[in-house]
Amino acid sequence: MIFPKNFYWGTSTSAYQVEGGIKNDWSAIGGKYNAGKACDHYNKYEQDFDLAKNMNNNAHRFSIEWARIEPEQGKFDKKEIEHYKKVIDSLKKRGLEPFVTLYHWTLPNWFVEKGGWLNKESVKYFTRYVEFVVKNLDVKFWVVLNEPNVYAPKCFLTGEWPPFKKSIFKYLKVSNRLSDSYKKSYKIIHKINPKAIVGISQLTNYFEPAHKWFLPEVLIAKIFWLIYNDYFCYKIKKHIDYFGFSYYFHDRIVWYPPFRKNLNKEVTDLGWEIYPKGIYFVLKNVKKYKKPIYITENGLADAKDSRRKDFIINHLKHVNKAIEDGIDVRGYFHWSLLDNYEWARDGGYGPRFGLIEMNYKTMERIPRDSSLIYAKICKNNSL
Ligand code: IFM
Repeated sequence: MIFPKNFYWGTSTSAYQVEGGIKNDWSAIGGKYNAGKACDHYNKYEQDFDLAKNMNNNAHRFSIEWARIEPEQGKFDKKEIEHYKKVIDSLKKRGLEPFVTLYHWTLPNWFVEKGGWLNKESVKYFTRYVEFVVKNLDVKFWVVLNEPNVYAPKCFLTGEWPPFKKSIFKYLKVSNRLSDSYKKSYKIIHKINPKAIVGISQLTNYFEPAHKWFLPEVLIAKIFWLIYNDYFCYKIKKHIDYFGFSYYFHDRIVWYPPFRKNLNKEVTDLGWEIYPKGIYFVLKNVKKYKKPIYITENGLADAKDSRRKDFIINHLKHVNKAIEDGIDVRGYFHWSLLDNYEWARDGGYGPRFGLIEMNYKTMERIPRDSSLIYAKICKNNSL
């Protein structure tokens, strides 16, 4: 199974989950919200990019921490932008194309004190930060927002994440602020660099009716697709150069509440069902955006590394099948390069998503066996 020429093979991370030492809205809460030293990637990025290079990767996705760049309102930290310049140079030196996320969920404290995304000036504040970063960094691929369809409901509907609000009105308002921020950022980035390639990473689930002949389940599954996968994307679809998505979940839809009933024949350490063929149906569906497609995240928590090898191979088989069917998939990024902080879950450091294992006491990085398989696939550009 051969992948297209110039296919991007990489891994994904985000600043708060790996860098360490960040002061933002999450660390301010403390406890399981504080990522603390994380993987100390801020100081060890050269070593980490060597590991990515050893896996024969030719791309890497990471995020810029807004709270580092603009720790006080309107005051941009030149030292921090210099840091990210070095990070980008270090990737390019190793032949790794940077895919740079501008917003992966965490916020500077001054922005939160002003009401965060509920402040009507929030779009202006965010895009001012975007403009500063884009003017200073030489990057081709921008991922403006990470999974806005996870962030907005978790923070403003179910109230699990800061600022812990539970209101449908706030959720809708924030979702609109994010899409407005996105569209404005898209224009700013293209004005600064007309050759830039700009999009988002949307969590895209495979919602499947439990019985394909049972109309109520078919309709409910369609409603889930629409609200969860498509709603945000429809708002920004005229402003995307590619369609980026993360795939983790299959939801088998039944007609009775809570409407999701998976068979869970095989699950990850977090109990998430492993369902590789779902990625094929997601790819078939997102073809409708008529844009090149990047799989910006796909991975699993698997501390023993007993399922990761098959997980990668089986998902990639389905990606390859979609490519054979004529779908324009141009890259795959495994989540994640390293074990890292997982958003307030199991104390943050329970789930192990890395191709590289972290010893958090010694900060030692230990490549897992599955990383050798991934390295082979990337090297051969085939399965
Ligand atoms: O760790 C997260 C990441 O930050 C966003 N996508 C899903 C991953 C696993 O939960």
